Amino acid sequence: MGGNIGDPPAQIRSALRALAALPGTRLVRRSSLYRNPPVGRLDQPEFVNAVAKIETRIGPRDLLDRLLEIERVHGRVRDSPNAPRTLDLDVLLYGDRVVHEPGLAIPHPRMLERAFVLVPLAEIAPETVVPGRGRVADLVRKVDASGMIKLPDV
Ligand code: PH2
Ligand code: MG
Ligand code: MG
Repeated sequence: MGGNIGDPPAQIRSALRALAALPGTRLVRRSSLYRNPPVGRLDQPEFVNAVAKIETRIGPRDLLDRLLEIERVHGRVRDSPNAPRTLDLDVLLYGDRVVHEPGLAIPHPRMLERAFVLVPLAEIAPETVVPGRGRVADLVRKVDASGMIKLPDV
């Protein structure tokens, strides 16, 4: 989960409630919120990122559609690919499944390079295995986590 315009912490907390309210879905755990610099396109505001673990009966494709709907409700506008956003919700992992379909790749193809994914993920799921890549606790040691600032919980 991430966002860098509007009130990202409020948008992420609201999105967590929306996730928990999906049919057949339970919010199992969520990480702290982390303020951190933009990765990729640098001329944009810093981000707030977090990771949530859910248990759900919704399959990966339908889940993605639900996430996009939650993004829209939170004011997400899709103009250019790396534009600042109110809310971005990506599927990182879906159990031990590997999915390669148009518009949906699981594990998320860029997650292993990204401290803003691995640091919050390691907070809530260090023993989780990324299919073919190993334990999150080992993977997080390979990224530079120096820009990740944990926000106080409220
Ligand atoms: N998302 C991106 C590109 N860059 N940088 C940070 N810090 N956090 C993000 O969530 C993020 C990003 C594309 O989705
Ligand atoms: Mg993203
Ligand atoms: Mg996205």
